[in-house]
Amino acid sequence: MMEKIKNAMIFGATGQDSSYLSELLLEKDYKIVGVKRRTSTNNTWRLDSVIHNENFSLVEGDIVDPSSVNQIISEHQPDEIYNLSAQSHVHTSFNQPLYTFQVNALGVIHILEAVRNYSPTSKVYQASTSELWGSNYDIDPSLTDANDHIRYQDENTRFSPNSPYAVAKLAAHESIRLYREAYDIWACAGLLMNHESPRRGEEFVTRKITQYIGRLSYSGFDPNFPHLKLGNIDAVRDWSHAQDMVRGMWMMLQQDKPKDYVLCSGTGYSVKQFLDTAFKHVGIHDWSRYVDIDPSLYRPCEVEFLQGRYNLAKKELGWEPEISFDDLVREMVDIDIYNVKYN
Ligand code: NAP
Ligand code: F7E
Repeated sequence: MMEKIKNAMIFGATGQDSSYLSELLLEKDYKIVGVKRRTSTNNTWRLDSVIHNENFSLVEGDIVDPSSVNQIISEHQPDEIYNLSAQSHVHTSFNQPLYTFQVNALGVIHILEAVRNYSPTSKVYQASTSELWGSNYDIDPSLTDANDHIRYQDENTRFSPNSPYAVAKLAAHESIRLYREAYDIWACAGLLMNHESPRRGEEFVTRKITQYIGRLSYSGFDPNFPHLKLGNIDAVRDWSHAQDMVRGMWMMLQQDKPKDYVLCSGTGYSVKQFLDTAFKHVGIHDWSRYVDIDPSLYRPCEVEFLQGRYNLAKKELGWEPEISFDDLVREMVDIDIYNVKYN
């Protein structure tokens, strides 16, 4: 028997993750409706590889506007809804806490209400985040201090959000659980650690570094090239490739019963280690002569250490990351060098 073609709806269509997810779903013969908010300038550059596909379409909608969310969901009756939209920058959330809450918390409830009232069979994926743990981690008693993996976060680690971004995402995360339990909505959340790619927003630390290296390389490594300004470079993040993560999101939605999973690489690296790897790739072993610390880039509250465990996703979904940290960094540097030369 022919399998039914699935319809997916992606909120946050113009973002990093949405672009990779769209590619994946089109390969799997989905029809996709991407929801983008109205902007005065074109911002669909990440969608170049999918935007002309006959199975991909864009509609306008803003998740802070419940009427548009209701209308779009009730009209399309998607089999799967991926909510990837967010005010996703943690530092910005300290300056715009109310706006961040409107998008990252209330926006999610608008989607859940639309599903409950107009499309109750849709499955919902919510983009939760490792920021929910704040400064919390668990200790593995079977390991010693000398072992780098003694500290970790997983599905059982207690949440303790450290930013307006994380507080809003926690409200959304709990709403997903509540709608699942109270209204029997099929809704799950992926607790995703940091994930990056050449399509990452320019204001995140990884892309800021690789774009800088692109420009520096174009200058012929000019010793007078303006320095790169960074904040807390001791912070540790568990970085993966966005392509690996979107595969995990899709796998979560193929389950019969909704459940939340952690996706990550399993290894934390400091921003300094990211700098080491990225600069070494262009032959520079001492990046400190190009980097200045700018205290204004420090956050009022920092998440110092993130290192996840994806045992549950591996066991129940069969998910594992495929792209290594080194390959991720090299790809980002190479593409940013190419971008400066040819774009
Ligand atoms: P991103 O590149 O910043 O994309 C966010 C998307 O949300 C953009 O398309 C943005 O549109 C859209 N958006 C913002 N406000 C909106 C609104 N009011 N209505 C409709 N759309 C709106 O983020 P990402 O890196 O792909 O991440 C995807 C999701 O995963 C986000 O929810 C993020 O918080 C979460 N997350 C990300 C990571 C990570 O490391 N990347 C880790 C954990 C969780 P514009 O293009 O118009 O701004
Ligand atoms: O910062 C430090 C900064 O902004 C990483 C989002 O996708 O992942 C992301 O949030 C670390 C922090 O990502 C600069 O203080 C130093 O410790 O790249 P980031 P993030 O805050 O971890 C989570 C999982 C999400 O959910 C979010 O949506 O790097 N850092 N110097 C800097 N960070 C930035 N942005 N800029 C600097 O100059």
